[in-house]
Amino acid sequence: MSDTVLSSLEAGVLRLTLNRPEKLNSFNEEMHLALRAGFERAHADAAVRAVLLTGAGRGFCAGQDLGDRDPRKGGPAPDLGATIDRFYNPLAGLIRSLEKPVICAVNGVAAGAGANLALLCDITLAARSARFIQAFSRIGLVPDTGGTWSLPHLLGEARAKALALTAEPLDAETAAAWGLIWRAVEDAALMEEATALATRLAAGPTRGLGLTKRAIQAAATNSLDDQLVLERDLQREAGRSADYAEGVTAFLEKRSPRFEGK
Ligand code: T3D
Repeated sequence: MSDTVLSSLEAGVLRLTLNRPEKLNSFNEEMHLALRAGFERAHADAAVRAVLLTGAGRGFCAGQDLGDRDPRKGGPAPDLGATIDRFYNPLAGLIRSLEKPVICAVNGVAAGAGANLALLCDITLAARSARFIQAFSRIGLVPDTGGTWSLPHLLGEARAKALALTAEPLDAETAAAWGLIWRAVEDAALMEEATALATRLAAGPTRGLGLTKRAIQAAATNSLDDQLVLERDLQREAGRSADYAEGVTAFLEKRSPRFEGK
């Protein structure tokens, strides 16, 4: 993996740190490929039981590197649909389809696709000093990386439209109060809190957590009847896991469970 994304695995937590701090961790192709490789590893490697995504330096991610889109360099207008097909949409798919918890620690400004990347993760914490900016309208673009889905889904249409049309920064505390993210925490405590959460989830019943993620995501398009059927099917699957047997045994033996992610 290139050094544009730092990667380490500890106690089942794959930590992925966006690492272009001088550009506020905006995406160039190299960082896209490195982040994709990180999430592909999370899918394939059973030793990975949770992912923690964060950014190096004072920003989380400022979206697309606009230096790579400079019209003054000449040439034909870029086909942004093609780059979204090639990079942003597959990244969104990798995060949503990963049946392991993805924790996001937003350490600073999250703008454009960087903001929407954070919103696609399962549990997003942000430093109090962090801001979320739907920067797209400042440069004539449309929110991508799932923003036009996440924003109305999480906030409702009124707030979604206002954020997307005005590109006004939203502070972390308001984002938490509005339900856009899980929690705003003191800057100095962010990584400790996010790491503790990821470590706790990585020690959990991975299969059951993954199926829970699948069920909650499916609710966006399912009717209640569909969802009840899905819950039955997933419960059947969870009930066959070794971690379920361990959870019940531990309860009956009045001890803490030792889940192995199986
Ligand atoms: O193109 C496609 O493939 C389609 C997909 C598009 C997805 C998108 O994400 S479009 C949206 C792109 N992002 C933006 O429009 C955000 C641009 N950045 C900003 O508006 C501001 O930097 C922030 C509001 C995020 C932070 O402001 P501030 O004042 O805290 O920092 P700054 O001074 O603006 O930035 C610090 C440095 O990072 C600076 O470099 P310098 O002057 O010190 O050498 C700045 O140019 C650089 N930087 C920040 N964001 C980007 C960037 N460089 C390239 N691309 C960036 N997106």
